[in-house]
Amino acid sequence: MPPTALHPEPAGTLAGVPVIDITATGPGRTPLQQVMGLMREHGPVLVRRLHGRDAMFVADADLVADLADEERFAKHVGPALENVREFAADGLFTAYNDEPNWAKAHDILMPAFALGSMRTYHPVMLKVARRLIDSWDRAARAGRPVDVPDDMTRMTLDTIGLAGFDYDFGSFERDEPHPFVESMVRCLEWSMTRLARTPGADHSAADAAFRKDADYLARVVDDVIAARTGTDQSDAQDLLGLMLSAAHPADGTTLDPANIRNQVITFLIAGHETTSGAMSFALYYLARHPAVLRLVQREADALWGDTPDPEPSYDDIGRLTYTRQVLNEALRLWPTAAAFSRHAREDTLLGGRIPLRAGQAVTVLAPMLHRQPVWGDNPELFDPERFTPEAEAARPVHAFKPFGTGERACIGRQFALHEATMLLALLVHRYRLHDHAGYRLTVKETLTLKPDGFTLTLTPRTPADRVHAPLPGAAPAPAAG
Ligand code: FDE
Repeated sequence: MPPTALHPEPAGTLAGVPVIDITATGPGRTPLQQVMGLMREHGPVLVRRLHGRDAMFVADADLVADLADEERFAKHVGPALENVREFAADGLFTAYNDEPNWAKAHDILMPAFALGSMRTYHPVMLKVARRLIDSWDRAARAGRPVDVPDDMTRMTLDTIGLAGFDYDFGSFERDEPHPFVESMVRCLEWSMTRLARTPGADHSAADAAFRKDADYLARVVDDVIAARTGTDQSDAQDLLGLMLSAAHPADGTTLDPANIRNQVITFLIAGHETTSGAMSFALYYLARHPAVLRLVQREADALWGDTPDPEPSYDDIGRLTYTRQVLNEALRLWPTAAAFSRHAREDTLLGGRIPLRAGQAVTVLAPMLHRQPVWGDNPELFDPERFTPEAEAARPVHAFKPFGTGERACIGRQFALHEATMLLALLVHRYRLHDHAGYRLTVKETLTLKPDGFTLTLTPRTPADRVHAPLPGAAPAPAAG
């Protein structure tokens, strides 16, 4: 039975759009999956009503393409992001479109995220990937399972810390996640659960706990910044170096200290929860699809052969095209930043039929967009062939939106994809993955998505494993190894 056992029926329609009142059950702990369920029942555009507040959700591919029109629509900082603003303020992700610090920080930081800059981060990403591999080697020797999302989160936190700010969280030396992660997750959970509050109830304890966590995040970040200020940053190539030294191309001013703090918090949040979720889902699907796993392994084997500790070059990562397809397909089924909102710049008709007032918001639900008929008859099937260049060219451009849209789309996309592609390839090159617990997917929501409690056991691959990998284009290998 779905989490909302009541199966709410439409309370009516607004301009032909079904209105579903969920006040009786509330949104629960998995609000996005609840809307997915409502869309399965009522179609890809609906209004969800909670305590009299309406929110329109859209997954229809034509309507999403219309929302991508930057002339008529812009990013909306909705209630969820308003809550995140309580600890990330005017950082890039949560800034209002017209806040001067958005354009300023965007212009200063864009070069640091251009594809070419990944060359700078590549060695650091590799160094952190090796920390994960060392830890997984130890687990493999001990026959101990690894907690995939936890370890992916260790890896992405250390990577963004080092590549962004030359700060080492040392996550693999800790049994428990770094306290920064625990505080950050609680802040995100607070942001999410605050949306579901019953008006009038007392939430002061939760708010006080949130304040404590938010203050701790700010203190950690101030340490990160303090470690760098006072020294000459003009040669520093990382994000913090840029923020401390780079002047805006137009007016020559730099970012102010409060905004730098907000940007560092933003990058630590945005740069690691989403990416770690994406890698976790990719490993989940690989563990379940041995034929796909073989093809990813083949691609890595073609680059690195039997080398026990390969030294992937920057250019190798661009050659891992099938691995990239696997990541895209995982991001299709479970886009880890699952929703983004747009608002109408002027009164308009969405898709020529749904009237919207100026400023009115619509939320795109990417996991359902990614299951619309443009994806074929069997959208639940994990199939990386959907991301061959030919298949991509044949599909409407706005059918795939794991990184948002327009000028407020994800600035970290290349960063996340470079990091994730390299790590996945290194892992499948090195290990056989065993779904020892017969894992059944449950998706945890903390604003971002991840496979809850997903563990694997590992054994090292041998040269014999590599020889027996199938040829490209060959019929999928049988599941038995
Ligand atoms: C952004 C983003 C987005 C959009 C949102 C809205 O619209 O609201 C999205 C959807 C995303 N993003 C997604 C994602 C996924 C993944 C894996 C990622 N992402 C990753 C990353 C990394 C990093 C560093 C990042 N990321 C960052 C970021 C930022 C800063 C932002 C904001 C931008 C602006 O300007 O607004 C984003 N991202 Fe991401």
